[in-house]
Amino acid sequence: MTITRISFFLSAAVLFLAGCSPRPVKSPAPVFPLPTQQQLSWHELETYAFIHFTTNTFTGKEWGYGDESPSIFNPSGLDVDQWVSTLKETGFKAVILTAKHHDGFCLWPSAYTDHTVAASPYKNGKGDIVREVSDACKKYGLKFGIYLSPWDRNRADYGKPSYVTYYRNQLKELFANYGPVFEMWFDGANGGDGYYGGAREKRRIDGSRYYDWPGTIKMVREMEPNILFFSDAGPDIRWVGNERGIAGETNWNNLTPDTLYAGKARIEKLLGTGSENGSQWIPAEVDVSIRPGWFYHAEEDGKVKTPEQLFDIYLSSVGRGSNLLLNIPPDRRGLFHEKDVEYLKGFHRLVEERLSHNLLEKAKVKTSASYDKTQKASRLTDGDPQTFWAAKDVQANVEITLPQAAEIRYIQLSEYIALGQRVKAFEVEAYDGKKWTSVARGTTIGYKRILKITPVTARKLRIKVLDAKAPAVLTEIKAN
Ligand code: FUL
Repeated sequence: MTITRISFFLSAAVLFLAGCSPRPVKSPAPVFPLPTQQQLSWHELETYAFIHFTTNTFTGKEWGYGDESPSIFNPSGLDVDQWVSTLKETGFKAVILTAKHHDGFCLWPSAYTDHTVAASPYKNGKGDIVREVSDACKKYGLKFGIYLSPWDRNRADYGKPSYVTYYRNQLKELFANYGPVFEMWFDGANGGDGYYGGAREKRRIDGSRYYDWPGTIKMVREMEPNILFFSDAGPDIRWVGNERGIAGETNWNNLTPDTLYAGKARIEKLLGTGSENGSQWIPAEVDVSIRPGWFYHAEEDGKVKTPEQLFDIYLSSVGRGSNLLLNIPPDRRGLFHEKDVEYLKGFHRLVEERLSHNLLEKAKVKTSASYDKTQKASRLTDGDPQTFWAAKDVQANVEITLPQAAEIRYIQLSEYIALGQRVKAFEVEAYDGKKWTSVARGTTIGYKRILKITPVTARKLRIKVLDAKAPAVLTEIKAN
């Protein structure tokens, strides 16, 4: 064969192979608003930990007045490795640490105040707990986040412009030395009274103007472009409106921040549900403590939330498309208490036992009309959250035949949120070999929806999208 003929056959083979390669999947048009790449990665975290630790741990308070002496901060056996390794082992993906709570005491040796761990007996003033936690997160592959209370009851200049400069200097210090930081938690709490350098008085600030949040956010973003800001109303992550661990059963990731200036009860409800036609993607984060308080108090050792209670919280947070930020406060030794560790392990076991074995892995899937020919129904059970099936119509059906009849207790649904949140109403039916029965109805799905149903033995499942902002784009359907 001549060289020319060989090259002719080679190019023909390449063309033939190219023709056989899978057709690229077409994406339907997005439904706005959309999450940013950073918000998409944030959704994938699902569960992470809050750690509240300051002088309150040693005074028994929840809100330190600001006059606490750093000399009382003296954990006898602090072991950050115990915190972070426990979290890693029990499925947590990140940690947010109270670098400074309302009492103003700093867990790192800030150059801008003496009211820090450097003035405490901990490691003879050579300690730096922000560094230790940030390093342990790197060691165990968890993301690291910072809570820095805007309200500071220790500072004499709280309420004056110079305090805002102080607050920003501390942010610069933290972001320059302890990053990368995935989330910055701005607490909206401001109770008014405090020590304030000895003034011991009530101070009122106009929270919407005093801190100049747009300026602060811009400054931090320049240092950490991938950062996500949490506050009551975003801009990147919103508060869920309560500290009980419950997101709305209807939970839109969309919200128009301007609608938030209403009465308190209305705001809290709106934060829980978001709004279908909200202008921005601002998903809810569910913050709740494993104990009644945010800080450790020995008298609450008998009130640690049990594995079952934590599992219920998981269902009403992650199971409703939010992320769970579960607080575990270290005790006076500087350790997660044995009870908390035991219950965290129990909680993790329940999540694994109840939700990890997918009964639909080898199931056959049939759907109503698809958006186009490139859609494959099998993508709904391929275990890959990056693949999706797109429906043609606002009402759509997916019918799944299980490899064999099985008892089902939980159903998990997910939308492909990179193209926007769409589903407004759905129903799930189960077929036992003789008849179809409705086993669950719901409104939104979002990143993930976990439905706990009355146990049913089923051969088939049918997911019916009853209403949607636009034809549904689903990534996964699981049953356990
Ligand atoms: C609240 C604070 O006042 C609590 O002490 C705690 O830090 C909680 C997470 O946020 O607003």
